[in-house]
Amino acid sequence: MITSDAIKIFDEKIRAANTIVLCAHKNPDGDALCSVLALAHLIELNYAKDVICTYDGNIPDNLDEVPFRKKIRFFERIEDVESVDVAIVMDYGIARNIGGPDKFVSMADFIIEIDHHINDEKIGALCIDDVNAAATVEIIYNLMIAAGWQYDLLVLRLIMTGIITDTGFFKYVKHGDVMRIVADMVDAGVDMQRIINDLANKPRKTVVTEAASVGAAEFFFGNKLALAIIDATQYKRIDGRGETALGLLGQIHGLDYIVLLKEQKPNQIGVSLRGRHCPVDKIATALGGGGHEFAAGAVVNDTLENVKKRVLELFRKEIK
Ligand SMILES: [Mn+2]
Repeated sequence: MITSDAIKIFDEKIRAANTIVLCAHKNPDGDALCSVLALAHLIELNYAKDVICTYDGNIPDNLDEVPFRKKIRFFERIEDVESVDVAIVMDYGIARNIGGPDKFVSMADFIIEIDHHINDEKIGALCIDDVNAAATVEIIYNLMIAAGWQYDLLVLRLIMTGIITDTGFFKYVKHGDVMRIVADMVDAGVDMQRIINDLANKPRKTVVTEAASVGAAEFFFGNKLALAIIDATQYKRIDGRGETALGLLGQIHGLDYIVLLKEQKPNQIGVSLRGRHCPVDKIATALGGGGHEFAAGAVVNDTLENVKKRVLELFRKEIK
């Protein structure tokens, strides 16, 4: 539910602002990237203002074809920003997920957050949050409609891309609301086939590397849990979260849990957890991360070996 008060504050702050910065979580996924680009385009259309879109980490190659992809810039490439009037932080979860763009956020006179993650330590002076939304782009769609903003097919394409990626191609949908939005967007002319085809756009090295990590996966607890590793050398060849590896492992009959450990740097391990019928969010939280019930993750600063031990220990308690 987006209140008229929230829309009023949003409107006043954007109208009065000269420098507006938009960002989401580090290593943006489809929802994070498309939230930033959709809202940026909506602000341009409705307020005739240019905004700064920035990110930290890597953007997966399968998002190359999203509209306005080139508008978002790596935070270190953005210079000459001395003050920020409004920062809009989207799809971020917890503050430390923002990464480099935090320097612009902490400079801002006013922070707006738009998010669907559960978060007790909100950073926004204005929070347009909805933990029931399937994706942050769903909140942006609702905001756009509630505010009566003008929009175009490019905005809808971005919103559809965010919904498709964050719901795992509709697998994680819990509320019909998002499907009604999808239906309206299809009626408005959004080409589903094009969006889904564009998302299948990975470099060969990525698919080959992720398939190799699946080939070397280990199985634990009576084949209930699969654990695959992407080491530092392989990490350079993969794409974002390792969705191909997670997707392949997710097709194995009888598995309850999937763990993917990615050695992003020495002593910095990205942990992706997936559960089939079995929740994994509490384990992600125990590792200092978070996410959704059946798809969660963390970044742990320790060696690959130690993180593997720790993750298996947490699952051992969960499974027993
Ligand atoms: Mn999201």
